[in-house]
Amino acid sequence: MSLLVGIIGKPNVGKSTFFSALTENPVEIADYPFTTIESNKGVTYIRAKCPETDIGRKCNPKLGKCVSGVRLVPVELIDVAGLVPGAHEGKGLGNKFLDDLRRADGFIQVVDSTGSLDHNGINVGRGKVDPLSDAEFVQNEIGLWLAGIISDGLIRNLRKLESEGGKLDAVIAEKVSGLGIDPKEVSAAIRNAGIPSNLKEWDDQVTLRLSKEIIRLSKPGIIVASKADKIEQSEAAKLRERGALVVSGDYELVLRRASKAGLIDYFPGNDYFTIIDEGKLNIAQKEALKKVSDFLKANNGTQTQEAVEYLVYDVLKMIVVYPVEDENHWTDKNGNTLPDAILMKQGSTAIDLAYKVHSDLGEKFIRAVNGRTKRVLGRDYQLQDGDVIKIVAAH
Ligand SMILES: Nc1nc2c(ncn2[C@@H]2O[C@H](COP(=O)(O)OP(=O)(O)OP(=O)(O)O)[C@@H](O)[C@H]2O)c(=O)[nH]1
Ligand SMILES: [Mg+2]
Repeated sequence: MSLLVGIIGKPNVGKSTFFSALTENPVEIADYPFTTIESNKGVTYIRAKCPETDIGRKCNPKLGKCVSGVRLVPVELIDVAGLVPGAHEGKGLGNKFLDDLRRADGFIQVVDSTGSLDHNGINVGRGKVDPLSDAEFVQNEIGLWLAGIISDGLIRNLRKLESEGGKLDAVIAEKVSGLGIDPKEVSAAIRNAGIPSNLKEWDDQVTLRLSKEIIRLSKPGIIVASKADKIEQSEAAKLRERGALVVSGDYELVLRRASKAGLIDYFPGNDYFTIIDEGKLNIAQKEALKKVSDFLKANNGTQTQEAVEYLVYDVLKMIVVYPVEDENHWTDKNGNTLPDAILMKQGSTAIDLAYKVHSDLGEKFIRAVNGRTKRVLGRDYQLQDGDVIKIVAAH
């Protein structure tokens, strides 16, 4: 199972445009709220330094590809309907669609950098709204969604808990187990949120506080201010100061489409592209590409690719490791060089990697071998970014 990132936000901010640019999936995009009703799912690729440059042989990725030593590692994205205040009470499209995000490892909240949309995604005029003002209610609705899951039958569970003297942590961990949340993070959230041990003091506010803390610890997120092609540099700088990443999903979409159509050469994340054949472009296309090119120079690219990479590497703290079956040639049993690039959480160990590759490898783990140093590694060896690892297991 690869990493899953949920794209959330109020309606009309540019979630589907951002999603479509990154996954190259054609989806519905329009300038009114609630264009997306059913969730869109797709795969994007983040950049990693491929060890092929160390072994001096071209790799053969099973998924994604590798261009001049830049390995593209798959990450799943899911784009959902817009959230409005009161969604937990059924406003807008409600919040049932958030169940599609159960397995998400982290969130990207898209906001409208132009500050033109009210909380329901209706255009009320440029600059009328603080672009970051929806961050709080969206996070609240996500918290309320999780609180709804936790509350289901909670009082009954808690009474039972009181009479049997069991552990609160275990009750809550069980409730959120379908969301891929680590029980350790549940325990930490219970401690951080100051949850009362006495059942009489437990109310909806307590559940909400706990839910928000669980989300903060186990499904962290970033804020991406899109439509940056419509704002001034000074406005962008202010948004950055306030912690948002400023991007243009629309320009990234233009570049991906032009690249797919064979009009330009563009590598996602770069701040430049080259036109393949000027003669193939009409005047409007030339003008559009000129505008995009100027934007790329001024903003160091569209920052769309960087946004996902920032979430995965810096916030979710993932590293990339390369399991192989032959530690000398870095191949699998069919002779493919560095076939897999796997995202693992920083601090993961050799045994975690074994289980990730195959539960059988985990259960029958004997040792691991570092492909670079050929050193034997025990189950508790802490993986490093870029490691090439062979797992040895019993037959
Ligand atoms: N100029 C510009 N327009 C954008 C950008 N991103 C989105 N838009 C426009 O904003 C409008 C809404 O975009 P969508 O991607 O459909 O927004 P959404 O958040 O998915 O909307 P809902 O599905 O309705 O919640 C469309 O007209 C897009 O073309 C951008 O980066 N720049
Ligand atoms: Mg949409």
